[in-house]
Amino acid sequence: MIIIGEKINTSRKAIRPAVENKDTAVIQDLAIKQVESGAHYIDVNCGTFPFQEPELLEWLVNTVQEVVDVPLCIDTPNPEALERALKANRNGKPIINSITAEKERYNSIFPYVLEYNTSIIALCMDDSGMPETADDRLRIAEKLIESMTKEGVKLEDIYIDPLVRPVGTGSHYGLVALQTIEKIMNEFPGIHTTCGLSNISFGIPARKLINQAFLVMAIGAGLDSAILDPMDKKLMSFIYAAELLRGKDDFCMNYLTAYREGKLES
Ligand code: THG
Repeated sequence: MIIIGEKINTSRKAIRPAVENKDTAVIQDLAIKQVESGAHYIDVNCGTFPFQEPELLEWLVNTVQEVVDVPLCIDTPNPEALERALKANRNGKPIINSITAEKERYNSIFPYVLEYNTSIIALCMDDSGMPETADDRLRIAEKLIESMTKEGVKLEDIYIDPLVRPVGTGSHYGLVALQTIEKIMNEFPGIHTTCGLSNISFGIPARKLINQAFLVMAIGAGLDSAILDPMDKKLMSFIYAAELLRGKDDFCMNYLTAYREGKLES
């Protein structure tokens, strides 16, 4: 499972003032703790500051890479912010988060994937909006995969995001995301799927419980990456258990190693 740490995001109450005041210590502490907890990438998002986003995203990239070596997941639809972040990047091949099949967004973001040789998260939406059914999402994914691979992007650099919408706003949204993951993983061996896990639980109580249950189900459907809170030890424990049960952990090696290292909370 490729873990993308979600915590450096100005939509979070603790992060907004830290970015606004350029509080290096708060950001660096979260970067270090997420990596220590098992994050393979650090997501950086300051989208709640649309007018200062280019400057603040560049600052986030520089601040994070002063203290950790893992690559970044650059979370912005703003091409100017993206370019500043990519220019500042020193931590190896980043993931651009994200592109969609919306014409304008695709055309403004895709050139950076080629120019900077990055990985890319592609959301299953287009100019007609967020599709309701798994089949409609699959069709958009097919279109995105075809146009990007035609330009030379490798399947292993593409992360399809089925779009996880809060179950509180429609009780079918969990199932739709799960079905989309399964269809994509079956149709395109070698591709990745990822999602914003915590989206599933917006607006309902005991969110962690919902996130944990959904992650197990999504791993069952074939999900192999997620943007999540790596500092949730129970959640991380469920990843080891679910991957073992899904047949992705030969001889239980990863599970047993995690157990020995005290990483499992049972
Ligand atoms: N897909 C992709 N990228 C994404 C998302 C996605 N990036 C942003 C988001 N969705 C994933 N990141 C988060 C980060 C935090 C939370 C949810 C998703 C979160 N925050 C709590 C809240 O807002 O209630 C924390 C509250 C707080 O700390 O103040 O749940 O879907 N590709």
